Amino acid sequence: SKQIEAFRSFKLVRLLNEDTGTKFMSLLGKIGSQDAIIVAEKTAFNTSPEILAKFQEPSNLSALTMLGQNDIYHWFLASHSEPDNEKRPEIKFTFIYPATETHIKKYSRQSLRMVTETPQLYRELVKPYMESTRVGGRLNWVYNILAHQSEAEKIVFEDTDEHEGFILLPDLKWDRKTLTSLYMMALVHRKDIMSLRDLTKKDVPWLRRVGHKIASAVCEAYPEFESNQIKLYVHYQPSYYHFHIHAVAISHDGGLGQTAGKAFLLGNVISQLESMPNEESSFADIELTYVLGEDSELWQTVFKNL
Ligand code: M7G
Repeated sequence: SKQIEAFRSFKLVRLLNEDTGTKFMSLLGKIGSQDAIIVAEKTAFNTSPEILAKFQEPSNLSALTMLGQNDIYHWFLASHSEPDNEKRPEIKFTFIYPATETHIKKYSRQSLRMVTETPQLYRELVKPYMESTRVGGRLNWVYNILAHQSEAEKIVFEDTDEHEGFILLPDLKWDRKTLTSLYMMALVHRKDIMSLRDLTKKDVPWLRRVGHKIASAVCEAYPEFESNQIKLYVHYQPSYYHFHIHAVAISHDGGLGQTAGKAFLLGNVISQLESMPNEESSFADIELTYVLGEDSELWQTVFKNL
């Protein structure tokens, strides 16, 4: 038809916008002498049984390039034709093997709930739960990074100090190419902080220094960024109870992990600590409201029956 012909004669002028989270872009072009806009979106995965069946025959999988590997976690870029793999990957796979029941729950569709965790609930039920998850190898990947046994070549910055130090490296969520979706994480060397609940007012100067160092290390490694174009936050609840800070391009729409109820901006965490009455005061003393999935162990064992 005429419309399709017009569409095909679109001459690109420039990219107007793109979004790495929703996988969309808008383009300005000309058709003859007139302006035209194309909005392109990647369509949803075809999850019909025939397509999913391809995953039963590994030989049918497209060409794979390993991006990273750590403990039971592996991440690949994939495309349908080998030569394009480096230049134009079509899919990023995260591969968890062997996966635990916790992984299966984390990645399953589920309803969400708002919960309010009082200091008492934290002390009596949540903290013991957190402690129980730190055994059994769930933090192996973290300790591998801290000991330079995995992903050492990807470290962007390290402060080796035992108490103050941390390692900054790309998060496995990032393809390490698309700058607009830059996604890094900083793992602290100290092992005594399970989550933001363990931060005290005494930690404020340290947290400020860490925040500044992360921002300047990201900007040095990726000069396209200025420090106020990077968002620093911590998760509550995190999936892994070893203190870490996320450093993400503000242009990236990272979904649930970046929304209220999960992401706590580092700057606000610091100022909240600063306004606490004495040096020993901590995030363990205040009420925290956040989002939990109904399949999570915390919802099932603590909050569901309150
Ligand atoms: P979280 O807040 O504990 O969990 O963050 P969640 O955001 O997954 O709920 C842990 C972060 O570590 C996430 O952003 C993960 O993508 C990232 N991550 C997890 N693993 C197992 C690895 C890994 O092996 N290597 C790297 N580089 N990042 C990881």
